Amino acid sequence: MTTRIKDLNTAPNNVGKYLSTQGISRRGFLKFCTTMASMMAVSPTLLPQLVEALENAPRPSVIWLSFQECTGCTESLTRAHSPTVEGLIFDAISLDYHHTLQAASGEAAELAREEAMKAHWGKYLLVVDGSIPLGNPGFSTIAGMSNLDMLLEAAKGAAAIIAAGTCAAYGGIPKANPNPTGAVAVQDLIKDKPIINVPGCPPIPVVITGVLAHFLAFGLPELDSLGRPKAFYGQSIHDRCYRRPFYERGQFAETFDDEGAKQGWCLFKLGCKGPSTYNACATTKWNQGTSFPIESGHGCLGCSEPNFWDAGSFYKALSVPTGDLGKIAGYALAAGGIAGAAAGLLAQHKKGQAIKEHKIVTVNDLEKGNSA
Ligand code: FSX
Repeated sequence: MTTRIKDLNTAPNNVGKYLSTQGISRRGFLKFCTTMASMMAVSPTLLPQLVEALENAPRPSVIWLSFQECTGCTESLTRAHSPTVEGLIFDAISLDYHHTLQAASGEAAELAREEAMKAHWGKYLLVVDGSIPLGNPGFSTIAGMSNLDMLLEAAKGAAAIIAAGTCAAYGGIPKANPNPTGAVAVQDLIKDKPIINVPGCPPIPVVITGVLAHFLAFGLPELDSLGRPKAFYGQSIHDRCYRRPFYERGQFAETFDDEGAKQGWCLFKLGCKGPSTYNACATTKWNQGTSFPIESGHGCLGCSEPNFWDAGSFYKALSVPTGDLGKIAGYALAAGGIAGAAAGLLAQHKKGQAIKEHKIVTVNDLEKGNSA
């Protein structure tokens, strides 16, 4: 990943041509498109359309602003090794301003931002990570300009905004009680531009680039009620978790080192927030598909949800069931495999309904469903 400030006016202004000047073969490009299509849940029949659209898409100017954050979002992106889909898509855009990654500093950096905004007014993509403090403009400034002023100014000329990370999407950790800086999210301030929330603390790199690829090829992605692209946030971690069969059978680890934990049983009782967290960790995983927290033996913390942090209870089960968690296993064992499978289907159905409405489903709900 490199900054593109110096070649702003000389590089081919088309994704396909630009990638070929970067040594990306046609074969590599097609592989990249196939990966993107499966990640975006695009039908295989639309693959040629995706290839053509991406190949001919103009390289968009991207201005990236970082406000109150820990730089984890940028770290997440730059942890990728080459060649990756992340690297490819970042080669495909013209990253004209990113004050953590660019070589320029001080006045030269701000000049680059102003020039890019002027040259691409109305067309550039604005990526924001971090929350915006409203308590006092001096809490966070860049080149003497408050985060609020910089966001309002940059948003005016943007075609769309990507709020990358939970801080930008919902306020995140800076907004956690007692919220000393008066932190707010991008969507609390900007009402007249399309905003795509890509939450996660940090967000999955390949999801950020998947959203960019979708924007390049097809325009704005379909969003859920929390402003997240459905292609990546349409299902809960729990829905796609490889430990899910243990949940259905009522096999739960009780401690991080008991026999259940060693057998890879469900981490629900240890506080896993997979059932109430919508993200793609269980499918895309992290570090080029190596693993994700649950696969490493730790429950999901729910970092891509609006109430992350204040919701807390990282090591407590999602709800305190009125019944006994063991009953779930009881139903399956007592009634035999067929009834157990039927109960599982009913539970799946209830979850399916809840996914559509983005409601939390607890073990308690599933027990009710099973006994209905
Ligand atoms: Fe927030 Fe990102 Fe968490 Fe950190 O930029 S989403 S604290 S990973 O860095 O904004």
